[in-house]
Amino acid sequence: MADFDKAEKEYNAKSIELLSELEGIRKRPGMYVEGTGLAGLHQLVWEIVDNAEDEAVNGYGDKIIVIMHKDGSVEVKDEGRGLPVDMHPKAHMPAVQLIFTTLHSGGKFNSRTYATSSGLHGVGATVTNALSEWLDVTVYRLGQIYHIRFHDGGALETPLEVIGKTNRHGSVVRFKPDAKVFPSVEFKWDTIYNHLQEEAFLLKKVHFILEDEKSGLSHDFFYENGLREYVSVLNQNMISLGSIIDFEDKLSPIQIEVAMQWSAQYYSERILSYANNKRTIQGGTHEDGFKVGLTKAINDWAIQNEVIKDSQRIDGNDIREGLTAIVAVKIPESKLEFEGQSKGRLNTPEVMSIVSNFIYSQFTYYITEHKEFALDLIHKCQASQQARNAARKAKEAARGNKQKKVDFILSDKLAQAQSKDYAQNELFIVEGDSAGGSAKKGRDRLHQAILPLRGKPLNTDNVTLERMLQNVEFSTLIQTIGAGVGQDFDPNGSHYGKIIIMTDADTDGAHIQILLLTFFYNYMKPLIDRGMIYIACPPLYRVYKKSDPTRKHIYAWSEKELDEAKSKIGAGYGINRYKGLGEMDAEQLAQTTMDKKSRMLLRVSIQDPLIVEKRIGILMGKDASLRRTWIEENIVFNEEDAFIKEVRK
Ligand code: 1YM
Repeated sequence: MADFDKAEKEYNAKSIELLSELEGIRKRPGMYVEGTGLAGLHQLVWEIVDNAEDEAVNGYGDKIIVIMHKDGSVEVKDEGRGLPVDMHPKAHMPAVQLIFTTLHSGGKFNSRTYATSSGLHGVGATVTNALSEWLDVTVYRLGQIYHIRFHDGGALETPLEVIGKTNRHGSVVRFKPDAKVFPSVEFKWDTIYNHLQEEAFLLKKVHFILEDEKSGLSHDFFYENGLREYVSVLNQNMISLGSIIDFEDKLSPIQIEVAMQWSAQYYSERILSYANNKRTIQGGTHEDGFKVGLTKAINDWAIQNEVIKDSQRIDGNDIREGLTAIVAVKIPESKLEFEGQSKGRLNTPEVMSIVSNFIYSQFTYYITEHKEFALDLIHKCQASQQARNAARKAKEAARGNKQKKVDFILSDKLAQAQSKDYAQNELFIVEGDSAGGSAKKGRDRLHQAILPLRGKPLNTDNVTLERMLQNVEFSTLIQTIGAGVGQDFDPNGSHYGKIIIMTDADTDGAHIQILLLTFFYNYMKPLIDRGMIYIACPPLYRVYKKSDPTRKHIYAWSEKELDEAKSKIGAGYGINRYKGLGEMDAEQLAQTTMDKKSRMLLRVSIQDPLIVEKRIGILMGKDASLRRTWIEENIVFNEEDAFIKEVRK
């Protein structure tokens, strides 16, 4: 009897503990997912997919299916062994229940070496459950079909039961996110599509299938060669220098996979790195090791083969110009260390020399075998070195002249803000001189500066730094912002807290926006990272009452607002449709587009750098027709767009 009491007490204590763990997640979702916006919402799916991937990585099943259901739920299926269903002796509940209701349960059951995702294996399923209206698990395992269901943030609804027999094996998890937690519970096809594609590149030879019940769309991602295909997708439409090169070491405790290719035409460097399948946005020891190994291999080879002298060593930056590379490592969980903003940097120290030695020996071997390629590559590096030196001289010259010339250069076009409180100041980059004129008249002189642009800015993606600096528009812009450029750029030095791009709402305006964003992305990226770049949104309509002598009117930014305005004004309304900024006078422009109290701004943010990379490839590649189509189809700056996020001010 006493034993029974004790067991019951333990059981109750355990249940209370569990409940509070689930409640803890619901109380502070931000500690477990990236907020309750779209990123956090989709993370619920990634957590379940991660578990399915783990199973595939270990050799169980080669197909992962994600279904977006009409009722707003998402289902993830795999063909692995099936989630464990045996009774856990201490917790008094089936393993599957424990996995979905406790944090850190994963480690208690399994002993795998490489945790996918962020090394928090076992947390994911519980977080998804805690933030769901309901969650349903079906397990096909050892001849039986099992089912368990939770509701309202992880409370048990139907205990685990056998519901049939089967000769299949695998797991099915279906859940509906809780609208009480997430303001929007609508999953986005594009977001899931891009994520699954990325996973499919990293986990080759596994099918990732996405189906949308609503639209009937479906897609099967399957990459036989993984990272090679990743590079080939990123480099599509590019003229390349040499083929895709890949190396892998899957036998050592720290596994390395690398694929890379140089572009003959594209100047920026794109290295995407991963640790245990998690993207490391801020790089880390694996990325540093890759760079060091590559630089040393090329220099040593070039010196040994008397292509350059020891005194002419090529700088790593020049070697990486135009390089697209994926560096993926797998590290035993005990050694996995992340640091930095949102843990985006791999910090495991020993990875640095392991990766650099590996790349050094592999790349040396490759260029020894491909001598012609090696010579082409070195010539390209030398050209880049020369351009960089010339650019540095141009910059130094510009810096030397700054004191004398600054007033002259700026006064020509720029209407400066009076305040020296830089954080409060706003720079409007305005399309066209006439709109620029209105903006100058209508602005708040204390805090708003106007820089009119004439014509289309230069596409900075296929020119060198030196050539960019010769461009008058951009050199003026760099001087105006006053915080340097490229590697020397320091966002703390910016003379403006907000930089606002103001163009007409047409295709030309969209193209100008893209060219300016490309410039900021390539040369002043910290401004984007800090959310300092905005796009102004002039209204599309003005609705007024024809008979009203006071000319009362309402501005509308969308068709919906137009309808609302019409019904508010009532019978006898008139409509102006604005096709460009130039159609507004100074007062209208100020009121609708510049005044902090009534304007609408879009804040530019990079939510998924991979998407940006792919888009920039399309936007700035050699095929102009692709670019035009993309702009026409995609420049809808709303919250659904991964490049741009809307904020209403
Ligand atoms: C649709 C989601 O979760 N599949 C899945 C998960 C597990 C297993 C199999 C599994 C793992 C192991 C043994 C093991 C998980 N197991 C755990 C835990 N698909 C999905 N398929 N038997 C089954 O790793 O030893 C967590 S997830 F905790 F048991 F290890």
